[in-house]
Amino acid sequence: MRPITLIQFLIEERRAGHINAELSLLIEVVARACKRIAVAVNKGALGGVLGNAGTDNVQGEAQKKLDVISNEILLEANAWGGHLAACASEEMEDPQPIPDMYPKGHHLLLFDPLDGSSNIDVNVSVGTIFSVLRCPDEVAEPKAEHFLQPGTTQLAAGYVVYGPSTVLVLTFGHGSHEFTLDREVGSFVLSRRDIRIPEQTAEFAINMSNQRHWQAPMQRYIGELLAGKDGPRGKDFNMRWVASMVADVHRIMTRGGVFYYPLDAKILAKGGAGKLRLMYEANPMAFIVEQAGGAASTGRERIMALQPTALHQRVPVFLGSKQEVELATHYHREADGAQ
Ligand code: P6P
Repeated sequence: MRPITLIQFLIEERRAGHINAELSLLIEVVARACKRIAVAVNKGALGGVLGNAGTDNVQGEAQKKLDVISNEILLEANAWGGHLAACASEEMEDPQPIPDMYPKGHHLLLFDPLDGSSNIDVNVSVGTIFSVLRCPDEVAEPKAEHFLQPGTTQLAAGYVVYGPSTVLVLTFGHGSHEFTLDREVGSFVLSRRDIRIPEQTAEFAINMSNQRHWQAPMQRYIGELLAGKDGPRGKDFNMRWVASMVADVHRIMTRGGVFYYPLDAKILAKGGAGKLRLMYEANPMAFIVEQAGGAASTGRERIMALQPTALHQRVPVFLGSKQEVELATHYHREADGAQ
């Protein structure tokens, strides 16, 4: 059977009334930009793109050269297309308006251009995460507050993992679907339609080095997983931690599992609310995971129901196989005395 390319899939989605022409164009442009990012990432040491850029991003984190390159690729690709009103990125303090010489569209694009970039220099998978919102009508120059929409209003969300193969996972709210890059042709080809995450799992992902900082419900929950078949869960669990959210989430989208980045005493001591960013990490990943039958919470409430208060705000992230996420969330809500 002839492979279904991303372009054909987008046409199908338009015919089904799931997306409009402008959103279809936007996704094509983002996918094309991610192919260019893949080329830059795959050059590695030969491309002079490894190492630090010598600058810090808005989060105060040292930027990798590829962080800056990836951000520029996404901004440049989306400037002239006519489908965007503005972009927002992990790498930029404020939203980036579309230059006046280009036509504006009705969408807002948010992205982490290269998530997990600390892994680049050690040749471990990294990725791009993006989220698409509708620009409020009559807003000619979108400001940060126009991006502050709950995750449930997302029109699209996706990630691209730059690993042994380059894989795009995408949702418009009608299932989550996987496309693998055919490098010889240069097209993303549908490799899995309507992904389903198993409700149960025996694999968890968390940075165990933070264990002493966790709140009591997390200590209890992870303690039960570590106790294995001798403990209350009655089965052994395996652990993975790539320290690249896109790679960890893609494993969950492929074989199930759960990913946790909980609130902890270290984060609270700095006045923080979490490690991962709501608008361009947690919300898009939550949309993709929920559309595959998984769950995504902060440990206390559904991520996609949160009303954002700041463009770069951070939240705790519990996501993946539904039954595990619900149990971990239950432990936290029970400890809080919530109903
Ligand atoms: P830690 C990468 O910096 C990132 O934002 C996510 O991709 C990843 O899951 C997490 O942080 C890793 O955090 O504390 O283990 O380095």
